[in-house]
Amino acid sequence: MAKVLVIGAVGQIGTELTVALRKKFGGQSVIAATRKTAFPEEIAAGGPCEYFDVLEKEKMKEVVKKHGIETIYQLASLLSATGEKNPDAAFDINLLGLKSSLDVARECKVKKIFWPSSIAAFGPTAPHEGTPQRTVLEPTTMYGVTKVAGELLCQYYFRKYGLDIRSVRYPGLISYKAEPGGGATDYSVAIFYEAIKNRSYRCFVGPQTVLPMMYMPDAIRGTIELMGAPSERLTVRTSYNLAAISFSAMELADEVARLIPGFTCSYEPDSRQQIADSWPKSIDDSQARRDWGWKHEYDLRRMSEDMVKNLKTKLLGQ
Ligand code: VAH
Repeated sequence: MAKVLVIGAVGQIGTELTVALRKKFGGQSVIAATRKTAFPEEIAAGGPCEYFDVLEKEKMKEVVKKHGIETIYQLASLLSATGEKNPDAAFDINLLGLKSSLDVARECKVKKIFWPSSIAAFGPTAPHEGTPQRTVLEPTTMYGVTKVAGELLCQYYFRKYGLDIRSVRYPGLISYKAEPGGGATDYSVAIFYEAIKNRSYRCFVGPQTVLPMMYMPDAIRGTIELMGAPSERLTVRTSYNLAAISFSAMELADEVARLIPGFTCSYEPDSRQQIADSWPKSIDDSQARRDWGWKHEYDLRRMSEDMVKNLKTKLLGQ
């Protein structure tokens, strides 16, 4: 059975991706790896777990050989807001960590690698509406710089060494299982938690801030579908634009208020507003839809209803 390694398996994406991959391939076929954070019970009990730092290349190589890994999902990353507080760490983990995993994959003849880019690869000089697959990439965050450089590194390793690396530029991801950590889009998750716990939320971006977003079930399904697509269908080896829904912070607050009567939202923009303002409002993902049949399934209404239902169970036991 093809063995899969998920690096960064305790993060917002990694937690759900590990569970989904274990459902698809069997618990023992998917190895979860993280640097030091304890694994959630569902991950620890669901299959093999390993601890290593993505910068520890020899330790990574040992794990890949020990388990006979054929596919790596390399998700270890510092997100945008955290990256601005510690740009050196963001550079090391996001970019040197990627290179470390690409070199291990090449040396150990790993068949496929997935690596997440982000709409943060775009900056204020890219078109803000319907941002195309190929356009100016001048991000103003270290996170975005590591995503642009990482995309080019992936394309280089594909062209020079034939490594089958696949990537998507995720929008802001919304989920109820693992909370995001340190992203400028975290308000889109926190608003649900605070609405259920306190019926109020102080949003750190302004009401008119519009960003591309996606519900985690769509992101996980799209990721697995990309990895299962025939290689000859893929025309992008930097990273595919991936989109679902774009909405303003106020539109999201109105949707939450529809589901949580009495909910109020105030707006106090902080340093994360500048990061959000540098990103696109909407993304053209027609290349992904053409090449490998991508389509999203959750709109704002369906996502919000599912978030509230599951968070009421998680937070209130309802
Ligand atoms: C962040 N959630 O906010 C991430 C994402 C498009 C944003 O990459 O940094």
